[in-house]
Amino acid sequence: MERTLILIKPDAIQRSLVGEIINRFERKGLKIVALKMISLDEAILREHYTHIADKNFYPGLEKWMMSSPVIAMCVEGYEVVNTVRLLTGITKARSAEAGSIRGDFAMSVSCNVIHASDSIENAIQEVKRFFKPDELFDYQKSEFEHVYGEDERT
Ligand code: IDP
Ligand code: MG
Repeated sequence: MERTLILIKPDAIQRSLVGEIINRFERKGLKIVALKMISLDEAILREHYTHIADKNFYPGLEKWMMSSPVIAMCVEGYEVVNTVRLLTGITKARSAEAGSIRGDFAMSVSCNVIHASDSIENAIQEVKRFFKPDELFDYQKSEFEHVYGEDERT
């Protein structure tokens, strides 16, 4: 079973899309194992966005990501890293597939509503970066046996 990190970004907070976005993940059948509102600082953003920290747009992105709190959540499911990327849509939101979160709710490359981990390895690191072990909940969810077939459940 995989876990992945989602951040609901400042544009979604300002545009009152939080419930709508969480709803998408819930309806898909993903299990929420952690959820909190937090303010990000330069240090965590630089770590989180190392791969783009040298880009000319980075200072603006950093400032914007600190312009309001964000919602951090961790969801669990089989192959959930890939599933959440599919539900998210591509970075440039105005070209993102209709039906995806970015495709349905955003028009920007930077203000693209959510972050989602892009690989299993990054998901493990990112969940650790944003959540302490006691903020991640192990619990039984009764819908499990209706979300997955018997042959998939372990
Ligand atoms: P991703 O969020 O789709 O994985 P990344 O390439 O990892 O995309 O970039 C991280 C975030 O940086 C994007 O979601 C977006 O907010 C911002 N970003 C990426 N490319 C650009 C750009 O060309 N201009 C402005 N912001 C960008
Ligand atoms: Mg990325």
